[in-house]
Amino acid sequence: MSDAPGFADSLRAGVPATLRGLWVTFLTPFGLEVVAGSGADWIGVDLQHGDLHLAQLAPLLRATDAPVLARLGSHDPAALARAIDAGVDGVIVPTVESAAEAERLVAAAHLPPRGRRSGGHARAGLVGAPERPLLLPMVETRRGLAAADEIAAIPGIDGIFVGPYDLALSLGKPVRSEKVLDAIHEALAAARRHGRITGAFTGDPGLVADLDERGAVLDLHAVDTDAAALRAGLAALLEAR
Ligand code: 3PY
Ligand code: MG
Repeated sequence: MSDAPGFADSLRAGVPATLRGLWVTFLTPFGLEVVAGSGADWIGVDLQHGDLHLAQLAPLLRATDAPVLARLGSHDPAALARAIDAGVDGVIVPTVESAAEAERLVAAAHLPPRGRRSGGHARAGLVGAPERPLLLPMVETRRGLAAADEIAAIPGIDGIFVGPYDLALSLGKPVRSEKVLDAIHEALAAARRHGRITGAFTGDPGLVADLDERGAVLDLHAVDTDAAALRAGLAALLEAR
């Protein structure tokens, strides 16, 4: 369980410095215990890509004290509610492309009167996880980019999380092209204009440098995946012996 029940609320109040996270795509609870000392400020459990399923979320939450954000595989309100019931500190929702979609997510994530989420005797309540975890729609398409300002403006939306690689596919340009870098910057700026949290996955250190150069400020920076980190670590180890 997270020992930081205030993570969501403290981020809503303002993020003084970038919080760096790791995207977990295949690790078991034991794997999370192994990476516990890595210094990650938060863990993103990726339920869209990789090997993990919703049923594996609660055991992963039990294995770490770090705040956990679940990246869902879809907009399914039932899956979103199950992730919140498991006790996450936030949900990241892929490919949000309109204010109407964002409003439906707010309804799915919030208890009445703002939303329609059902309350129940879930793990979240038993372990003191936040009743209102962060709700972070992903902007990662041309349509999402066009709607970024409206999405960020919706009450109940806490921020915008950019997916640079899907955005690059949608715009038909390489991820480090001017066009995609401008688009990332624009999506982050939309979040900032509305006082919302900014987030993005990067993976490539070159992309991080490009974004730094443009003065992009990430509150939540998903640095890379567990798979990439393991591969890079093993390659470095083998090279050194
Ligand atoms: C993207 O870059 O599209 C992502 O979803 C990163 O995880
Ligand atoms: Mg994506």
